[in-house]
Order: sequence, then C-alpha cells, then structure tokens
Amino acid sequence: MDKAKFKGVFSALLTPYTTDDKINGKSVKQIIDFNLAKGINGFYVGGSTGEGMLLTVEERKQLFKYAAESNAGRGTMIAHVGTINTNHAIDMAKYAQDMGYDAISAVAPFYYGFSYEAIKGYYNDIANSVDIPMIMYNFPNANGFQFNKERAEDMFKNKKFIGIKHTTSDLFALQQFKTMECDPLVYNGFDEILVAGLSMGADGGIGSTYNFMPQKYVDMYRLFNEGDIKQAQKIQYEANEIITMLIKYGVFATEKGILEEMGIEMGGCRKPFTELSAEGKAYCKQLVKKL
Ligand code: MN9
Repeated sequence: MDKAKFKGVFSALLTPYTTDDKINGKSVKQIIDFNLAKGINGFYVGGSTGEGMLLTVEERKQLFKYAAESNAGRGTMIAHVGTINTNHAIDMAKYAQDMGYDAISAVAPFYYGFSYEAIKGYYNDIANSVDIPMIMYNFPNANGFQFNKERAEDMFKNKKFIGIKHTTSDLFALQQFKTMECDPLVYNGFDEILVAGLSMGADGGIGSTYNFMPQKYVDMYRLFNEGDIKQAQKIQYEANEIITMLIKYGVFATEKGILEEMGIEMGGCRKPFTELSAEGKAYCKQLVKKL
C-alpha cells in the first residue's frame, strides 16, 4: 500500500450547480484545475462540503464521474460514500472504484443513534464491497459517534482501513491515533487548526476553504514540513481571519459566493441551507479583490 500519495492537502470539493439545479460539470473542472495548479494534492468528493447528504445517489455518482474525469489521474481522489443506508453506500463505493478513485470514505450512519456494533458492521460492509481502501470520517458533531483509539484499533483490524479524516478539535485524540501499530493516515478536518493538527502528527488536511484559497494550505503544509512554524502560523492566522467571516455568513454558501466572484459558476447551496445574504455577497466581492 503506497501511503505517500495520500499525504498532503486535499480540497473537500464544493458541489457547483447549474442554473437549473443540476451538478455543474464544467465548474467542477474549473475548481479542480485551479486547485491542482496551486499544488493541491487531491480531492475529497461528495462529503459534508460537497453537500453529499443533500444529493440523490444518482447525483453523487454523477459528481464522482465529473470529478474523476476532470482530475484525469492528476491528483489523489477520495470518494465520500457515507449515508445512513448501507446499500446506497455500497452502490456508491463500487461506482467510485469503477471511476478510478484511490479510496473511499464514509461518515458513520446517523439519526437512529446506532450501536457501536451496528456502526462497525456498516463500515465493514462498505469497505469489503470494494478493493480500494477506506478512510474513516470521524465527525462526532454530525452523528454523535464517539470514535477513539480503542475503537479505531478494533475497526482497523480490517486492513482495508488506512486512514481517518479527523473533523474535531480534539488534537489529543488525533495524536493517539498516530500511536496505533498500523500507523493510520490522519487528516486534520478543521481548516482553522491545520498547523496545530500537523504539529500533533497529522499527515495532511482535508478542507472546504482549500477550494478558494488553496495556496494558503499548500504553503502551510510545505512550511510546516520545512520546519518554518512561525511562517506557517502566520498564514494560518490569515486564513482564520477569513474563516471567521465564513462562519458568520454560512461557510459553504460564502465559499461558493467567493468562487462565483472569481468567475466560476457555483449556484447556492441546496435547501434547507439558506441563500447567501446581501452582506455576505458584499464580503465575497471585497475579499476576492484581496486574495
Ligand atoms: O471538510 C470541513 N468540515 C465541515 C471539512 O464543514 C464539517 C471544514 O473545512 C470546515 O468547513 C472549515 C470551517 O469550519 O474548517
């Protein structure tokens, strides 16, 4: 298993729509080209940022197809197939494998408060349905599933599991995963703490704000690895000033507003997300002049 291609900075790809609310393949290509040109290592497709839970299974597959075709073997591709229905997730995992994805990933099933045994069964069912590896998506705020080193050691007995996308601020837990015998790949999931995550052992980051400011994350990762922590921290602070505003106006809608302002047709976010406010739009306009 070649882990090298899974290290680095990955954009959690936003899902752009056409004016008639279809997945916008042309814009997918524009985002991917822009990100790769800046040095992004690959893409995490159809996750939280990609509004995966707001798309139909068919739309998610279509998004996988557009992204794989646009990427054309350049970056490392991870398909997020997580959902509450195991059969749907398996269907998407198989499709992603056919489309040439390097790995699949899945959030734990939500809503019913499933037992640990049920969640483990879901992960094994999905992982065993394909030959490509699985990256566990740890996002406790979204599903309440408490994932820790003990559970990871149990689940990672299945050798299909190679990594964890760690979307929590618990950096002690992140470091504990790195002490596991199988040495999983661990990704920092909150962009606002990438440098902190790297310093606790993360192998890279996956994030939504990478879509429109990829250079900042490419630079943070490079500077960190060169040992220039002060400079990496400076860029993190710059990014965080922007992220603070995104949180104020709505993260994904504002990210889309920024890319739209940069000339890529994005559309808004699927309902029940609300539209970007006039104030949010004004912020996007003003920010793009400075980026
Ligand atoms: O995929 C994103 N996670 C979520 C990563 O949105 C749940 C992050 O990139 C955040 O959007 C970002 C802003 O809080 O860190």
